[in-house]
Amino acid sequence: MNKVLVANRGEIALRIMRSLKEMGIKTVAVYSEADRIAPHVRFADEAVLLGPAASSESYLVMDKIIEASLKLAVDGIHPGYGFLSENAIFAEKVKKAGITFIGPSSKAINMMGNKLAAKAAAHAYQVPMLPGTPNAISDKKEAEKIAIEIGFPVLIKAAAGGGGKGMRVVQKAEELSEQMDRAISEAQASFGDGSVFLEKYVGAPRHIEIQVLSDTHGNHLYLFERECSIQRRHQKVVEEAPSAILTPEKRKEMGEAAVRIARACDYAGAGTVEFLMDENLDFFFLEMNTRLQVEHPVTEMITGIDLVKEQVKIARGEHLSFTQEDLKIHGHAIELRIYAEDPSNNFLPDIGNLKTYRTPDGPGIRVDSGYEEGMDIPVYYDPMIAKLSVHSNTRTEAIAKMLRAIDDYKIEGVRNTLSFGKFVMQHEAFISGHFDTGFVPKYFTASVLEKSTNEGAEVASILASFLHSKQNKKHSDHTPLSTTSPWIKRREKR
Ligand code: MV4
Repeated sequence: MNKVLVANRGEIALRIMRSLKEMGIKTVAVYSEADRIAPHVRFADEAVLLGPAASSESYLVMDKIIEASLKLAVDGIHPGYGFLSENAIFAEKVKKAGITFIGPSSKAINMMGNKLAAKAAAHAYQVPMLPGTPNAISDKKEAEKIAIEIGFPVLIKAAAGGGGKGMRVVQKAEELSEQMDRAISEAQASFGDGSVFLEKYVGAPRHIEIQVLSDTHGNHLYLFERECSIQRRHQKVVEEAPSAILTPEKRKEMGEAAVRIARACDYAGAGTVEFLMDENLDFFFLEMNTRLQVEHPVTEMITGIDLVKEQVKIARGEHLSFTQEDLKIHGHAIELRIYAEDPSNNFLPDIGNLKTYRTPDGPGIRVDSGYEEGMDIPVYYDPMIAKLSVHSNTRTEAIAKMLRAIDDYKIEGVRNTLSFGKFVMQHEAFISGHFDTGFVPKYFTASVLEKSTNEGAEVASILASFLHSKQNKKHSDHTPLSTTSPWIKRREKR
């Protein structure tokens, strides 16, 4: 593979091209009229203008991207995340054009793109999942019968859905019919597929996902978990690896379940298997994402593996060069997504000029950013400005490093979520490890933000008291503070 086109923009395009360059591979950027001066365009060896700013006229136009690839004699296309990354038709078109798609087969993308097909595969491979309907359901009487069997509350999900779109919680039988009508029309409108199914609803779960790597020779490995429970409206904000609550046994169990999912769809490449975890630490398969994820840096930090380089090697047909036994967790990593959104005003997206933009530095700090000082944040794309990731020996040290890095990050001109990240890092529930997907609605209001923003001294004091109490209790560093947490009760010493 001599030349690769990166069909993406921003921080991820840049991050992918950096690894390609280190592998001695020439890079081709694509860009829209809004991204003429973007760093990913300057970094690439060659760059192709796709069209106007709107994604539908640029980053999503398959034929333009393939045409550019053929013209520039590209060997491979890396789709990044978002845009065309999980589009089976694109993967197929790339292959038909005689170009290597750096990602899984269109067959695997298709299977995992349908939640029911994914669940059927998981079921066949003995992966735990929540009780529910194995097929799409439209008959109300039948649905009610099954819902009663499962027990309320139940959740209606769209088969073609993902990321929380088209989900509806049903508390009692009387509400089922109306909610089904709504879910079906919502699914039809959003995905062009009105198939829905029922699942037992888990209240306040954790979201824990497993990174997998699979080569084209039937070898599958897991690169441990990422804890992604700190979300707001299905948008992840803080991710960490490892999770504060997994035992080595549970980690192995989840990792092996994830590998079975990869095997079930004959996966090749980097993928992520998502699980819900309840308060008993029981886990259930949710879905598989067939792309490189935004939060992949935390896995890279704790494993020392460059996931993009592995994707390229797999696409070249190479065997994985390490085994499961070779993989070890080194320390603790946390990622904070910095969005151009105003946390004091209901996360209203902000645009404008990055008048001041200075990133933090030092050992164990990684910034994946697609912007530079003086650039405009455009309205057309995802509002994420950058990802700030830190790596330290222990979770407590990683939190302290993140707080220092947040303080050293200087952004002026565009409202952003740095202060919100600081709020999370300083919150007792986060520090103790006692949190779930309800963290943001439960604890966050704009008024608590002002407090954490103004009281810089609090950082040191919270951490100091945390460390102090642990020393006195002779806890290991990984043992969270609170003893009242159901998450913590079952936690074993690592
Ligand atoms: C669930 C659930 C509770 N019970 N399924 C949301 C995104 C989609 N991938 C699946 N999601 C959920 N599925 C059952 N049976 C709760 C969620 C959920 C959630 C999941 C992961 C991370 C954050 C979440 C926030 C709200 C709801």
